Amino acid sequence: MPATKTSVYEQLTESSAAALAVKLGLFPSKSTLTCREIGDGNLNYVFHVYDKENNRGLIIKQAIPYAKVVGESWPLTIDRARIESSALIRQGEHVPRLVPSVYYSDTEMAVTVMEDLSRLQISRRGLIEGKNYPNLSAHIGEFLGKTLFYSSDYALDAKVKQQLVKQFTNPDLCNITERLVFTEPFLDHETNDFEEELRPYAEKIWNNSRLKAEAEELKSIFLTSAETLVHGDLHTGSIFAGEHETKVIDPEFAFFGPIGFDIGQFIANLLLNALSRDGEDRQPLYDHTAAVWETFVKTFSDAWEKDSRISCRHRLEETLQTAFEEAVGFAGCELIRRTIGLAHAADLDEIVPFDKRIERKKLALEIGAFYIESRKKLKSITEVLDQFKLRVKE
Ligand code: SR1
Ligand code: MG
Repeated sequence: MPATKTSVYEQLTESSAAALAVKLGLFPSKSTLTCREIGDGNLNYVFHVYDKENNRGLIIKQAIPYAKVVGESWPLTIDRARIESSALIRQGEHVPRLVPSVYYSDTEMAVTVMEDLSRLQISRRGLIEGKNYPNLSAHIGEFLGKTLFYSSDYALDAKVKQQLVKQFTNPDLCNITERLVFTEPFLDHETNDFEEELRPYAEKIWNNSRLKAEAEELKSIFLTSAETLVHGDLHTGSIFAGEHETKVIDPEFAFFGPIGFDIGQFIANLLLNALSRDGEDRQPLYDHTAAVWETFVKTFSDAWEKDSRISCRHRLEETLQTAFEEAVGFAGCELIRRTIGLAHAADLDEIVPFDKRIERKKLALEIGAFYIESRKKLKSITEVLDQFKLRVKE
């Protein structure tokens, strides 16, 4: 169990982050350390502290009191660091191979000290470079099956679950998702960001009242269905991967939400990468999409068989069906928001030439809208993929 200490908040620098690592006894006091701020995410500072002589490193992540991507005009609670370290520790109880070890956390300093994963690569970047990570979907399917089952009502005593819901109440970060995933991309909102060439296609979304009603319904499921502890931001930028190893990071958006949420976000990000590729190169992404769903179902069902509470034993099929429908809808919202919303996916933004980028972004919008509107009619992951392939021909 990592130590937890409280102190007064102070923004770390490269030198104070290295000093903290020594003070915590994580390196001997005479070590020659290098420390670099390497955070490329939207919200936090991330320091890599490294002892070259002994080839040992660690990561110090610190939340800052505003959203880095926007600036101080968007204040954001540093309590997200407590949520993140608590979620990592809880996930580590069920899937220790698939998350980084936490060495120390300090809620006042909003700091989490954790395992150095620099031997791996952020999977979004690797996928963009054409890597396929053969174990990615099996690992993420297992992560989803175990973490989503073991924090759900189907596994937990009701009182324990209520305590956890309290611990993981995460209003600021849920509000970001509510706005950026479910609300603003469906309106002509100032936070949206897209190429002028996409305006007619964005307008088509804003004028489609049936689609907007369905997106509202998905938003309401996101806000009210406290089914299990979800990661809350499971895109390919939240996953470190290598040939044999996978580690899920960054659960600062964790909260009690619907089972389908993480599944849908992950699948959408696989499909965004597929949209950046051509022809046969898309096949590994299709295989991952099918495999992540199938592995999730198998892992979740095995855990259910072994550990579900007697009162809900008969509800497995119904639970999986709801998770599937909702995952397809959430995937649709993610495809749309990563195309015209505030936070983009590099997979699409880096497509060259420009005309091809616009074509692929139009497809992301069309497929996203289709998934949202048709989620209750699609019966299997194969059908979800067939509908994607129908639209993406070149
Ligand atoms: C202001 S935060 C923008 C996005 O970055 C995070 O990774 C989440 O995906 C969020 O929606
Ligand atoms: Mg993140």
